[in-house]
Amino acid sequence: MTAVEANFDGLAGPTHNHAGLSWGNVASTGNARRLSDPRAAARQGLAKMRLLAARGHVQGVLPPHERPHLPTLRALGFAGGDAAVLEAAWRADPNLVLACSSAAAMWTANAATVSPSADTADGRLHLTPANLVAMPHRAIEAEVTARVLRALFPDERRFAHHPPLPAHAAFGDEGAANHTRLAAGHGAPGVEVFVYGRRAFGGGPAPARYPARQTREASAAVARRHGLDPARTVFAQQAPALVDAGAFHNDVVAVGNGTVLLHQEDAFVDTPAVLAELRQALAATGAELTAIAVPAARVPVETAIRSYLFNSQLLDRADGGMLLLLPVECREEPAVAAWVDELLASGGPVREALHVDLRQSMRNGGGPACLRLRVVLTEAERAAASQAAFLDDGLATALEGWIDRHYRDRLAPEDLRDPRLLDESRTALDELSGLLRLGPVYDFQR
Ligand code: SUG
Repeated sequence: MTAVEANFDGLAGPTHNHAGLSWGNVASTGNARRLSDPRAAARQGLAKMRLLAARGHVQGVLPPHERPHLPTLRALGFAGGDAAVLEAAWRADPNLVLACSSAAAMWTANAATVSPSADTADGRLHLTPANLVAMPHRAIEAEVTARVLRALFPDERRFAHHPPLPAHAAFGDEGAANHTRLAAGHGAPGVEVFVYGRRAFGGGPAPARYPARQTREASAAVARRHGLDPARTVFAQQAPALVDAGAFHNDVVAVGNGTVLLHQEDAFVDTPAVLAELRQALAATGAELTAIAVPAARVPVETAIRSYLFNSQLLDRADGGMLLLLPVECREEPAVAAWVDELLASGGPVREALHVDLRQSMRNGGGPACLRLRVVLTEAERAAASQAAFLDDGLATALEGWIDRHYRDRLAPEDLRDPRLLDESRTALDELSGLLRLGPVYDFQR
């Protein structure tokens, strides 16, 4: 079966800001209270999408969510008109407004876990929106994400939509950021790798300083619902020391594509055993694993996390090689730059490196790979998906105009109490849902 990988990137929303909400994400806390530029954030993300679409990659767009999220503030006991709710919440505790105002839905690697139809028992593509319960500002994303995914992939005969896992820390699920698929080709049966941070039940190693957002129980539940073949499913625990160094998702220390896994040398608990299991599972599909380890002696863990080397996108090139799409910060770290040069010169599968400026997102700990949700689609599935969210020149130009018309170029966290920002944001999203033909996915539209 031939299939393509579509990357659905999240657009930064009009409230993109640096509130420092994510404990354990060192960029988030390190940039807390800094001024943000929502317009630049959205433009930078869109430029990445445009670049990949122009190179022939299938690129889709996922919309920002409604923020500040008034239904959550109302659920917390604030009543009255929208402006009164915002003001009362801010006076009670600004943190409540900040938690309801993050544009974090842009990091769509956390939107859902997606299993392509080549891997599932019923031959459908399966999607589970992530519950994101570890962080209050992200736990409010799942419902709208589910609506958007249903709008994009409407045909239940081809697409199986699961609800998010039960909303409890024992089932904390962060989506595709902790999930990698390796396969001989996008359409071939693959091995799905689920990486978790801790076990909810039964003890075992766990990070001491920062939260492990994903549990093994959550990973196992997603694999079970998706009808994956146990022989082609690998569960691995992320090394607790790396979580404690600031790698809050697996995609901060590893990235895979095809049969290649690029990883920090000690990315997992017992990395050699994980690689052996992966190699064996892949061999059963007739494919051979190429694991590329980056030693800490070459790129220290803190440098990898600061530069987001592993949060790059690894993509197929038409010539059979691969492209590594990195954040510009990787060029600014000499150890990373030198290692990437060596990788390209090694004659291995990675033949090209490109750097993109995503500084606005990076200041919240969101690199190239955080911004995209990979959806492997057969030709028939691609045809059955809603076409309006696939990016071409026309849509990219329309989105640029939309961003320039609606987004501010300067936002301080205090601005989030401004009811005019809420109005601006709703006006923008209403227009966008028309542009992307999503239907009424937002609460304010229902
Ligand atoms: O969940 N940052 C996001 C970044 C998500 C990155 N995703 C992947 N690694 N796939 C998070 O920590 C920061 C928000 C703030 O500080 O205002 C934030 O939510």
